[in-house]
Amino acid sequence: MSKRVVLATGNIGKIREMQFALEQYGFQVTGQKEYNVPPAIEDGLSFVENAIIKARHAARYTGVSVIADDSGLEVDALRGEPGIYSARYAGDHADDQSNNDKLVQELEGYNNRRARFHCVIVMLDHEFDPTPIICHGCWEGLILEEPRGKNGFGYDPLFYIPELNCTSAQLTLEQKNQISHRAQAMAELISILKRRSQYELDFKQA
Ligand code: ITT
Repeated sequence: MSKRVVLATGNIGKIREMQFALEQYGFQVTGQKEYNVPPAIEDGLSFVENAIIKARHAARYTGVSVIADDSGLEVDALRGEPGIYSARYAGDHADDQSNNDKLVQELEGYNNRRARFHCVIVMLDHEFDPTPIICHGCWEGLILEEPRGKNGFGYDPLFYIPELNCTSAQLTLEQKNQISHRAQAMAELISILKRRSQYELDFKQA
């Protein structure tokens, strides 16, 4: 199994978290920026569709194995919004600050603060790989009325974890990477890759 992999994302926060998870297992990780991959058109209607679109697009431009992540926040009181549109919740030129401001505003007056992060990770060996590995992680929490903490990215400062009595922006990278939606999906991916490489090893030894 090749241990070179390109991360099909332009989001530095995602790169940091995925790199941390993969490098422990000896993967050589590169961002798609180094291959000048232009942005993909994410026109799917689900996290899975968008993750496959991003992975296939990056595989076309890089010619190596790729891992893509499509993720977002599902808020119950907002009937699942911002969902797959989490990155652009406050509009086409949105950033983390404007997205967080909009979320606080939209939830004003709601007692139901329940929400969860979803992360779908897709790995493709090459552009035409017909069997993408698809992994899903989900992380439950509550949305605060004000941000807390400086770590992480995106909606982390508003995402409160009752069991830990803090937001995900108050966790270290190491702590977030033990429990987050992305950490869960990455752990599933790594266990599938380990199983595959074990078969390759058995085959070579037979
Ligand atoms: P790429 O498409 O280049 O990967 P993106 O940020 O546009 O980057 P998505 O379309 O998957 O990626 O949108 C994910 C958004 O969901 C992200 O921008 C955050 O706003 C939010 N999000 C996902 N995971 C998060 C996390 O761990 N912490 C906080 N916010 C997160």
